[in-house]
Amino acid sequence: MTREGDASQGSGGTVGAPKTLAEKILSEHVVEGTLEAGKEIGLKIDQAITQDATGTMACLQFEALEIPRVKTETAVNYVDHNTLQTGFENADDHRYLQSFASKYGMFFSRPGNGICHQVHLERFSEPGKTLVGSDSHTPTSGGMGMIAIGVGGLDVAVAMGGGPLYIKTPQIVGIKLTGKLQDNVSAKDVILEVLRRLGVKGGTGKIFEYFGEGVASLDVYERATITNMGAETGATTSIFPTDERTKEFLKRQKRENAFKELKADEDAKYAEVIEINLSELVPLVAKPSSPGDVAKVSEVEGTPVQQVIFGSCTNSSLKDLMTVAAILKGKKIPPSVSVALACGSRQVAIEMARNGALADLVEAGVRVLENTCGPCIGMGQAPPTGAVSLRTFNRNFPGRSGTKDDKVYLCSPEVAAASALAGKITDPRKLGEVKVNTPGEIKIDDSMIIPPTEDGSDVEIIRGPNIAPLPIAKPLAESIEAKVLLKVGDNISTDQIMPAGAKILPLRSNVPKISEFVFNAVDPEFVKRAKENNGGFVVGGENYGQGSSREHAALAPMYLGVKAVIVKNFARIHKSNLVNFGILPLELANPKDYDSIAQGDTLSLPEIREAIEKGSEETEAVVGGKNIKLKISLSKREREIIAAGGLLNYTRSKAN
Ligand code: MIC
Ligand code: SF4
Repeated sequence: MTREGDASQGSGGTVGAPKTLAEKILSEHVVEGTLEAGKEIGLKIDQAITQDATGTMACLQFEALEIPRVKTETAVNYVDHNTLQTGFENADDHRYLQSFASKYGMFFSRPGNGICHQVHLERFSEPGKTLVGSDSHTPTSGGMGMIAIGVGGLDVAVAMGGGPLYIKTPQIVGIKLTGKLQDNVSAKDVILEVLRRLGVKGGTGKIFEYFGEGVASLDVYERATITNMGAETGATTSIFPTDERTKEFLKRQKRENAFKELKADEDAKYAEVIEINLSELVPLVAKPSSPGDVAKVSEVEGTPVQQVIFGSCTNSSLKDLMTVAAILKGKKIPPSVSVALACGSRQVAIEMARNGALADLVEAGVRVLENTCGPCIGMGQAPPTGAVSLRTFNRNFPGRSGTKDDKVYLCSPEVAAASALAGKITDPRKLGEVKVNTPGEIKIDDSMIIPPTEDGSDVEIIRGPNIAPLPIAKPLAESIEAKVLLKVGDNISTDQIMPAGAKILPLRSNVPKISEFVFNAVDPEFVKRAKENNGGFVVGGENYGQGSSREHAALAPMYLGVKAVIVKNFARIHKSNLVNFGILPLELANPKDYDSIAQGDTLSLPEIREAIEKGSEETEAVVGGKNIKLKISLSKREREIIAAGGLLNYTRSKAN
């Protein structure tokens, strides 16, 4: 079997050539372009998902496209992020989303039914299909052999309208799994190992395809943990083959008909192969405040913890939480630690309640939360000042928990459970064998998923006062001269650009209001400066815009007049969101020029429109009396979108 590096990889379109699994699914869905790494392709999308925090925008955008009905095979509108309801805003949004789903042909997963990725994996994911979602962890369904990609809400709206999803063809990197995990080392440690080796931008422009004999030792839940958190490497997506374990999973979900056996051809070539011997893995943690800052548990063992939380779309499956229950059963949480848990879905919660595991957890002293994202997005459970919080989540960007200067560690359910009991970071291998009894048969109850109406023409959309009209960008000017409003460093996350949390998330449907919080924790004066100067530029370092898919991190700066973002390089989803909202994403041709730009400088981009329209790959900026070169890495289509002032303007002008 030939597996090793072939730099010329991209033969997905060549008839008869052996293919990787990703190439097989991509080539069945390509409707524009050819599969050549780095080149833009248009993909037919089979399934689409939105969630409430990004969904109101996606739905408003769908309405603006004036398409009468959703055209994907399946589309699901989930409510899972914005469920605290401290005022009327979230509840109004939910009502809008429910009426939208009914009118336009989406399933509606009601608040309390679970986290979108977990529910989608259980109830909708299908091997071999394509899925887009307005959430960066959409690749969770890659654990079921799907090409599942996280994008901005506007891209989902277009896909729901039957349009292709445009992406740069990723390189397909193989991750070969050998061996078998030791007791109390789990799937989270596999993806933390990937992050330890590759860091938070090591996956940019890549699809990670898992293969090898180690795959069979992982069930679908475990595979989904790995593909979910692959998002933290910046990868376009991650995928596992399907097999008996997938069939078993689908059978338990009473969806056996969806099963298809899928794997790479024997001689398929990967651009690169990374080998991970599961038997050699040890428990790992990501230290504050980056998912890429990975260390062995042994290096931080003994660190006192004040908070432990189980849940999030990475680790809230029945298997994960039954494992936690088995570890905590009959024990008590010490008074120095606050422990909370959120099940990933109502299905998980029902099973745990029926088999007594939930009672074991409550008896141990666990605070049970509703089946939502909750603390993962700063919706409650902010840790105390200076405290260490250990979470089974996938992100720990600064301040995301809701506490400034927080110290959040990310780890497996096993590490979190052992540490909760000990009050300090603890290696779970010390627990010895943990017997987990996941129920053989599970009850399927989809009563909190409302199917779309056959004909939605009579359904009235209900809008509350929180839903403000969509701001639309202006077409690109001939030239731009403006102030550098802010200069930031490397790895700025969208959580830093457009914070979330219980206070700000309810404003997601109201761009004028939410824009008051842009860069709030980075520089509280930013908004004032942007307004005083009538907009301007943002300058940044590497991997700018990593993390979430929230298009508000582009939409709100656009509303404040940000014209271009000039950085060393971008994270994929954020760059697309900037294009979609008419903000120029420019990269420094020479990264050293980063030092020649200072906050407050006046920067000009003479003849920028011509450069964009002509297809120039470089343009010059004049700043501080110096000329610097900027790369324009945009496809023809993206240039047209920027020139038109964003995707909505572009789509409308095409339709006309
Ligand atoms: C996240 O985990 O950061 C979120 C909240 O799920 C985001 C979406 C959002 O900001 O609404 C994501 O992952 O895309
Ligand atoms: Fe929700 Fe957290 Fe998953 Fe985002 S990462 S979808 S906030 S659980």
